[in-house]
Amino acid sequence: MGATLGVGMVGYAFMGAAHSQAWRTAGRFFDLPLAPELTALCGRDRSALATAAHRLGWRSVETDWTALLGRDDIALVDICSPGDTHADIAIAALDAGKHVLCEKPLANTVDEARAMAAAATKAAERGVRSMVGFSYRRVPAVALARRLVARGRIGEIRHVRASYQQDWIVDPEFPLVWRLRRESAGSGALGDIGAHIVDMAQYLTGDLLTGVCALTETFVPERPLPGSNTRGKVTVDDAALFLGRFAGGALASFEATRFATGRKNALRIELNGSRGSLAFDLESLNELRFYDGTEDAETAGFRRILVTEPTHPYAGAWWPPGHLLGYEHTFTHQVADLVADIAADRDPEPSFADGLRVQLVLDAVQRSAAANGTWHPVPEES
Ligand code: SOE
Repeated sequence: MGATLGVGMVGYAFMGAAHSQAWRTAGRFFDLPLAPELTALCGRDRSALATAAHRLGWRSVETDWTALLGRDDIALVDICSPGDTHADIAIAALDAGKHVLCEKPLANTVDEARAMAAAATKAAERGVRSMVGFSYRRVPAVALARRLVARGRIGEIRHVRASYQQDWIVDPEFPLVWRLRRESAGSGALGDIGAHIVDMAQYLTGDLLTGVCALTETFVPERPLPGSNTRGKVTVDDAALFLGRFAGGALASFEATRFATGRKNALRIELNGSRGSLAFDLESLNELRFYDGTEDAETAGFRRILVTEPTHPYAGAWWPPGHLLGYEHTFTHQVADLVADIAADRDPEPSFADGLRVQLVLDAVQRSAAANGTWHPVPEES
């Protein structure tokens, strides 16, 4: 038996379940240098926690995250709790010498994200690693798109067109859950799903947004409080639309909304370059569309690449070509990469600094929207 990596996870709802599945599976499909152990699950409600730990495969429970950090059998803390908890837990965990995987968005504010990035840099000097969970970077088709851009296959990038559309709160009677409150979630569609497309755009282009102009809207300003007859105020955006400019000169458009009726989890991104284009749609996540502008015009056209070949990113660890992967696999890839980086003493990506770069964009979007869509620069961060 090789060395193990004791994992302690905070939170056990949707993301907790997705991460648990990844911790359980990664070592069965990827040749990991350290064997992850689902050592302890942490949450506040002891009885719900015990049920979740049993269902998700965790060996023990803790109701206080500080107790989790004090345990010698835990080497990595995985933060899947709401955004308002990220900074405190992550910084304390890094200070305690624990590696950290933190769900996106990294934090609720730029100040928190900055403090987290600084703690991560300090911890890395001691070999303590951190990663922010922009899991869609690990869709094989998205990783292949990055590879093609880096190889210059679409040339100089001129346009990025990104949208992320959901519809789970179209009903005005949908309750005021934590994702709809600024104090727990930071922002609404912007931070939850807009963060994904901002990160993906910066990752795929290898470039950074320098400024934005934005509109946000809250279509349903009050909602029923969970389990009550009274209503409370929605304090986040329901939708955010913005334009942006990249340092390298590309122009970008972004749309993040929870009001696209009929669109369940539709993330789409297209890049147009001087030599070609790439297009990805999360609802067909095994596919990447590629237009090679250097081909003879007579036969050139968008081609559909089925990203399941052993030579494609991650795909070789799974099934034979054509046997498709899904949403959950992105989390497994994330864990596999993180464990490999920890063992190799390398800084994982996306780093907390990458998370901060996204946070700076989200903040500029909010400032621009508050100023009626005026142009707001995204400050550079060293
Ligand atoms: C929101 O509905 C959400 O669950 C996001 O928080 C996730 O990051 C995204 O993967 C799916 O949608």
